[in-house]
Amino acid sequence: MVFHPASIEVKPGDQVVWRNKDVVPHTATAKGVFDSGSIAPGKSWTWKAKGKGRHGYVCVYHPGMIGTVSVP
Ligand SMILES: [Cu+2]
Repeated sequence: MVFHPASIEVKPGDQVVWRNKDVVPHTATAKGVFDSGSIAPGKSWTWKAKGKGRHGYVCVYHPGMIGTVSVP
């Protein structure tokens, strides 16, 4: 249970897609920035980067799953 890649760097306006290739639901949640809600197995969720920032995020179901989206 990992985000792959765990860290990415994107430009403002880029779309970041999380695809759940696992057999259980996951989320991509950066409090106050974005929250996918539950992403079912086989589904995906897209977030459009805006502004600058370094956003750490977790899966709320599996707190060991962490990642970072940087918009430098
Ligand atoms: Cu999870």
